[in-house]
Amino acid sequence: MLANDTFLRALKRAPTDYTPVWIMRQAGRYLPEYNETRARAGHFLALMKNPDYATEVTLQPLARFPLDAAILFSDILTVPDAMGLGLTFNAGSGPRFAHPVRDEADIARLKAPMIDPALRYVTDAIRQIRQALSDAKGVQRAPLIGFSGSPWTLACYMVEGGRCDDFRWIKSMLYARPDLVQRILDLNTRAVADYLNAQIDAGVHALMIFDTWGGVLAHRAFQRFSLAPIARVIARVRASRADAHIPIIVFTKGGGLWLEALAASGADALGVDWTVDLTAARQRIGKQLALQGNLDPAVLLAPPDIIRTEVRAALDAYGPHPGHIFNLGHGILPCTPPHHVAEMVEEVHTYSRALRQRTSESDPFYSA
Ligand code: 1CP
Repeated sequence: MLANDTFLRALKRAPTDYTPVWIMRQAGRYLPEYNETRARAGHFLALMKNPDYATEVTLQPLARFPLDAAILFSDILTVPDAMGLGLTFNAGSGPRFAHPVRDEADIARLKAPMIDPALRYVTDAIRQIRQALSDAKGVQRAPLIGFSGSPWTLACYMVEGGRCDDFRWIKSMLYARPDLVQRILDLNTRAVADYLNAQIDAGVHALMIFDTWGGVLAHRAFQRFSLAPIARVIARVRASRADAHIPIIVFTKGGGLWLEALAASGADALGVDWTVDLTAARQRIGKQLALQGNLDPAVLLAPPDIIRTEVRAALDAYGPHPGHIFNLGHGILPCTPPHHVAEMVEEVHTYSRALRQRTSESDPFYSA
């Protein structure tokens, strides 16, 4: 039972009283309370791997803002970490893998992780967050989103060994030895599907696949190395958890050119970045899918009246139709003032309510 199911209704493209909103990286460095908890934990990995801390920081943004969903506090790199690649985080330089996957011998050693026990800290955190979100009668305040990286995005980190600008290792492997990249992707597809299934079993209400690096691929390469494995992950989850009907959001950063292809992946909703026009995107993907997005995160650095104008423009672009989930086009910037987030959330809720009231349900535009 959920006190607020607006987000889940929007994912099903059912009518809602207002447009639901949550924020990518909503529990993160722009919040002083997050930085405080991270300092207590010692470092990012200690924070993420401890279900008590993970629960605490997952709830922090919901205590501040009336957000319509919580997202599990974790990271996409949990999966390659569980494969034994030796993940560390250095302040400033981001994630590093001690054992990147660079050749055939490295690939031969790779194994899909046993979710239990390797990733039990994630499923434990999900169960604990669900408890913390519910009142004495078991009514949940808001739905909980689980997530994974896409097989391709995980492969980028596994082969490059960390953050990178030019993707030189994985792209040279992709063109010279596509069979090797395909082997990594096949393994990741299995691992990601198992991981998402375990998150469903632990109690998430929706799932998101972050394809952060799909947009760096050439057109043909995108279809084969990013999109096809995502579609296989979704098919596996659907086949093994058919009764659960857990909605899946696919977000390919820089994927605006490929919306029709992404819409055929089996996803229930597509996340879009700020390069996309929501009016055109809605028309292109048709009536079967919801859309999530897409304010430029940098808008939140502008004064509040500008933030409100930009929020209204995004809501107007989608229009009063069912199936919009408001979000940023990518993760919130660490330098964002928290009170600017409050302005954004408030404007999404009030303006989207007014937008629906102005548009009669009998208006053919509404049901188009
Ligand atoms: O210093 C810190 O406190 C760590 C910053 C941080 C945070 C807050 C990292 C390190 N991960 C996270 C949490 C996180 N990561 C979430 C939590 C849920 C939420 O609130 O949204 C999620 C969904 C992620 C997913 C993630 N991690 C992605 C995909 C989404 C995206 O932003 O594109 C990626 C690419 C990562 C890798 C990663 N983890 C952390 C950093 C700094 C990075 C990026 C490294 C790079 O630049 O390549």
